[in-house]
Formats: sequence, structure tokens, C-alpha cells
Amino acid sequence: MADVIDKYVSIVPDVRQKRLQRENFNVFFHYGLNTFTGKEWGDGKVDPSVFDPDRQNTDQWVKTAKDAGAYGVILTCKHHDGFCLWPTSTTSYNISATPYKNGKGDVVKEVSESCAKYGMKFGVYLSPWDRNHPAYSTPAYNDVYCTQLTELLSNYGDVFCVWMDGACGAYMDGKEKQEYDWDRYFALIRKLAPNACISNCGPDVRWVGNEGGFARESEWNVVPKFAYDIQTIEDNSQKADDGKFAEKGADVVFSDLGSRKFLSRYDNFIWYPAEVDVSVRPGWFYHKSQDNMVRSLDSLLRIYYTSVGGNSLLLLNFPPDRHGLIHENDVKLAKELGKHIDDSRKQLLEIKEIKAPLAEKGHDPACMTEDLYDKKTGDPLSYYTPAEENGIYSIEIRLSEKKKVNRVRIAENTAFSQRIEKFEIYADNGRKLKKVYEGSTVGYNRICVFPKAVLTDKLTLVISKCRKKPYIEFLGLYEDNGVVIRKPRFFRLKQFIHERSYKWFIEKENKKYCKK
Ligand code: FUL
Repeated sequence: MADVIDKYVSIVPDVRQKRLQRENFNVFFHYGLNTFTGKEWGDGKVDPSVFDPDRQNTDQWVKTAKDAGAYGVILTCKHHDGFCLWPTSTTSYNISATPYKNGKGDVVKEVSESCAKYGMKFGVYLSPWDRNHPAYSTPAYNDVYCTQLTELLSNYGDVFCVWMDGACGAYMDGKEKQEYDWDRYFALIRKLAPNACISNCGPDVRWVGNEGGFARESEWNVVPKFAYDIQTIEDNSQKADDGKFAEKGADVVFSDLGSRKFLSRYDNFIWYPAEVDVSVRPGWFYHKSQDNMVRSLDSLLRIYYTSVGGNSLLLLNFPPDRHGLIHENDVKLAKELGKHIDDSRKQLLEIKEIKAPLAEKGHDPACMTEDLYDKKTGDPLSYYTPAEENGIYSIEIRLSEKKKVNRVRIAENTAFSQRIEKFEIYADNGRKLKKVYEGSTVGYNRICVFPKAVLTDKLTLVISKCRKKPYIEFLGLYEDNGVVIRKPRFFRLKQFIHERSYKWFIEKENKKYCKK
């Protein structure tokens, strides 16, 4: 057992991943011909002249993302219909063929410039599946895709993420699916944008497995390598525009991708953090009919606390409308979310005393109260780790006076991998020690929201199961912000049924990837 655990804890993020884990909330903009036709999946035959926003203002989009509390944005530079939002050399099916700015417009440029103006990161979504390009389904399409990547990664400043969608319905056009030259794409991205994470069908960020805004309860970053191979072969991605995909809320294919039991069946592992991608509306693109179906703040908070607060990344979609603006209902929601995040951060309570098992030299318990990191490497400036491995670790935190506390934030230093497997939090309410929370994984960020706030001046975190010993960079208590996380009805049941119905798939994968 010892040597497999050594193997698991030797798997750590690279610098790109560490930085993204710090800036773990970004905004998606789905925009293009679909915005004007009311479609989710365009067929690649729509006349580009329909693209005619009268008040397009990308500053407003990026400001909305910033107001929501995000760190960056990702624009659908080309969705499945093949229409390019920049004047590409690879096809005439692009922004130059539209009335927008008399064919002189470039939406990619506008968004990247707005990002520079507001100090936000800029990312590109470039759909591999292309329903318009005549070269699709032939080897020549790989050249087209690489030229598109080259244009996007050379002319628009720094790019933090290249998002490659696995969705494909080529059969709908009577075509064979493209043999994508992924290795060539990845090498090109590494060369042109060495700081960019390659997400979804890529090696750096794992698609969580659903579009309903659900992360796993126990999200692991160290997973069998097959999780990445599956992304690449797209078995799991959307294959039809039947409006049902996003509804499949509980469709996280495997509820466990990283426990010891699960890992024991495999030999090869990678660091592969999950990203929850979800829209604030039922659709990814803007539809006027959905103006009153924008999520409530409560629904967004459930997503936020279980993704950003659950060791996952969050990519939240705000679709610009036909004027080229984010609709006021969405803007309002973005502001509410941002204010909540801001106010909640300020509720961090000052710790009077923190006691923990004897620390390794230079890594005292007090290090856990500091929340600073190196912007370049993504590593924390300080962290706590016990001197010895002893199975159970109990950390006691005292406040100078009683406060109403409803959440604790814990962060592991991922330079030492992800280690905590089980923990409990107890609060001293003056009469007894009361268990207020229990959880499994922590990873780079776990916000433990208690079912009910508790009035206390002393909390104890007990790490009851851990791979070797823990490395904790942050532990903070927060004053009650009134948040209660409610799982949607029948979530677990739906997940159970789904998992059972995928049993054949799991078996099939296991045959290919499990230890021989
Ligand atoms: C899916 C696509 O088919 C949707 O249109 C959307 O872009 C979403 C983010 O990914 O797979």
C-alpha cells in the first residue's frame, strides 16, 4: 500500500494548473450567428448577414464578468457552425462577411482589448467540430484548425485558456467524424501560448461530466490517466442538440474518480482538475424567450460553493444578446454574485490561537492563517505540515470572542499533491463539542458550509484519513453569511440510477485501462 500512496502523492499540478486553480472562476461568452437565429447548434448554412448587433459593447461584457467576481473570460471564437468571430484567412464564413462595422469588425480583438482594459484574463473557445468548412472530415482540416489556432494565439495578446469542445454531431451532416490530430494541436498551443491551459479535450483541465452545474461531492485531482483519454476520444460529450443534455443534472459519469479503492485498479495517473461549465440561462446562446429564466442567486450560490468551494473550477456562461450586450437581468445577477463573494471574503474572522500537532520546522500552525501566494508559480508563501505521520491530525482554532460561524475554508498545498481523504469539524458551543461538518476531499479549495450557523469561539478540525500527512496552506473561519446549500431534489437517486445505467460503459473502459 505504502508505495502506491507514494505514487499518488507524487502527482502534482504544473505551473499553468496551479495558477488556474488560484483563479478558479471564469466567465464564458457564447456569441455568434446562433445569437441572431435563436439556435443552440447552427448548421453552418446560415447567411452571415444575420449577424448585425446595433449596440455591441464588449466592455460591458467584460465588466459584467468582473462584477461577478470572475478572473477571466472565454469567448466562443468559433462554435460548431464554423462561423469565425475574427477575420480569419481560413474561411470566408467569418465576421468580414457580416454588416457589422461594414465587414471591418473583429469581435475577438474587441473582447481581448476589453480584457486588457479591465485587467481580466482572455481565453479562446475554438470548436474542433466545424459544420461549415469543406475540409472537415479530411486530413486537410487539421491544417485549417492549426491555422485558426495560430491566428488566435498570435494576434490577440496573452491567452490563459484554449477550450476545446468535445461535442460532435458530424453524422447529422452525413459526414465522418474528423480524425483530429490532437497531439499536433497541443504542441502548437504549447509553443504559441505556453501559459495557456488546454481545457475539456485537453490535458490540463477535465470536464466535470455534465452541464447542469454539478461537481462531485468528493472531487479528486489525481485521477487515472484514462479520464484524459476519454476526453480526447469524446465518448462523453454532447452528440445531439436535443435540449436534453443540460438537463441531465446528475450525469457525472463516475461519482468516484479518485478514492484509493478506485485508483487501486489503475497504473497511470495524472493531475487533472475538474471544471464545472454551466450557463446562467437554460441555453448557452442568448434567446429572448429565456429572459425570465435566468438563474436565481440561490441557484448560483449552490453552484459556486460546490464548484469553487469544492475543489473544482467554475466556468459560468453569460450570453450576449442581439444588441451585442449582456441582458440587464443577467447583469443584475452578476452584480449580486460578485457582491456576495466580496462581502463573504470580508467575513474572515481573526484567529486568536491555533494549535496543531508538532510542526515540521518552518511550517508552524500559524502559517495556515496566511493566505498569500506567489503569482508566478502559484505556490503559497507558507504552509503548515506536521513533523510526523500519525494517522489522525487534530487542529484547534480559538477566536477571541464568540461569533456566529457558518463556514470554514480549507486549502491544501497542492505542490504536495492532494492528500486529505476524510475530515470532520466540531464546534464548541459552550456546552459540548458538536459535529458541524464532515467531508472527504479538500484539495486546492474547500468551503465547508455548515447546515446551520453555530455560535462559538472554538472549532476543531479533525483530519481522520489522509495520504501520508497533510500539507495545509490555509484554514479560515467566516462569520455567518446566511448561505444554505441545498442539493436539488433526488440528486443522489438520479446519480445512482445514472451510474448503474452506465455500468456497461465503466466495464468497457476498465477493460481498456485497468491493470492487466
Ligand atoms: C457543448 C456544446 O455543444 C454547447 O453548445 C456549448 O458550447 C457547451 C459549452 O459545450 O458541448
